[in-house]
Amino acid sequence: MATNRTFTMIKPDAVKAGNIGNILQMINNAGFRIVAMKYTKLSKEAAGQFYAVHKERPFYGELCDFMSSGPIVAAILEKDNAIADFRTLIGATNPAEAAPGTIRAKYATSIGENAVHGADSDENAAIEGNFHFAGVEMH
Ligand code: DAT
Ligand code: MG
Repeated sequence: MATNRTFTMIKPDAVKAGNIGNILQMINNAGFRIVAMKYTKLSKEAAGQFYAVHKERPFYGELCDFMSSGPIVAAILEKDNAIADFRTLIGATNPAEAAPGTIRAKYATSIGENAVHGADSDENAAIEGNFHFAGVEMH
């Protein structure tokens, strides 16, 4: 079933590099509508909760340190086929493998510091969106 909402974060590396505007423009040009958005910073504990699914992975500690190292932008996006189309727009996890023209090909610097997050399923988009926007009205 095609989904119409996904969840994203512009990660600390991309915020620090001044790429919020460029990335939002790519998101907009790809036909996504922003239904909720905020500029915020995760504590290390919150980053650990958000990425709890990766708890057993060897890079978990590094990931939580990085994701709490500076401000991020969190957003819920709407479009037909949102989950799959957004994964296509961001490109592969490792920027060396990301297709040309994708957000990660343009703005990620490494597999760990890869500029953006994109939810991988309807279920996770709902969990992740709720993590950041519980009780917030969507527009
Ligand atoms: P994605 O963000 O493409 O969904 P993922 O869910 O497998 O990728 O991993 C979540 C994040 O963890 C990823 O965006 C960056 C980090 N990560 C993944 N694999 C890594 C690795 N081999 N070394 C360091 N960080 C990694
Ligand atoms: Mg993932």
